[in-house]
Amino acid sequence: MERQFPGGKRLRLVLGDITRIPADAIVNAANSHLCGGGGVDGAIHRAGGPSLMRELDQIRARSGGCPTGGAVATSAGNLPARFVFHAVGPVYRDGGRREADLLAACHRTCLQMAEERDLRVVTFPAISTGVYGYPVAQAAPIALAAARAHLEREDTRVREIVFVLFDQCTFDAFARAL
Ligand code: AR6
Repeated sequence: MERQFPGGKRLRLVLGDITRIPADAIVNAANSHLCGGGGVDGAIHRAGGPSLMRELDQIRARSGGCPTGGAVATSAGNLPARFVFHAVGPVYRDGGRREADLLAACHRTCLQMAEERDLRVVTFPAISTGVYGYPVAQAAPIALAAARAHLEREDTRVREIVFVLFDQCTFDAFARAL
């Protein structure tokens, strides 16, 4: 499923495994300690290999981690990409703790990092909707609005934003929101 934007830019939804889909940058759903974990984070580190964690160790030593709503870049090891952007989404509690702002912020941060590196294709998982408990029906429109706003910018060099959704239920929620 996809939406077209002026200039041939595209927003796409794909059902699948984000570690298998070529991109310039693959976004990871990480945690603020940058210490790895389960879910998509585990899959990305397994597929990418140990160089990702070595780079994160250096970043952690320098800066102590990454705040919620932010992201840090590493190379992509064995993944079919140039970079991994390790984004930190919010833990969902009751919706009254700026979760929506923070979820939008981590998408915007990654897209800005793509611009700074002059990248064309960025893939995102459904950040925060697994272990972090964000209801996917609420997260999907926030993630898509951030992507859409970026693709509508005239000065963007990003050509394609792909949400790679791991299960049918998540895909359907994004499809409805799109
Ligand atoms: N490709 C695409 N999506 C995937 C994949 C995959 N290979 N594997 C899982 N997902 P989660 P969060 C989906 O829990 O909620 C980690 O431990 C998954 O089905 O991975 O942001 C981190 O270290 C769900 O739809 O991320 C953090 O501590 C989506 O990815 C914490 O979990 C996000 O689920 C982050 O939690």
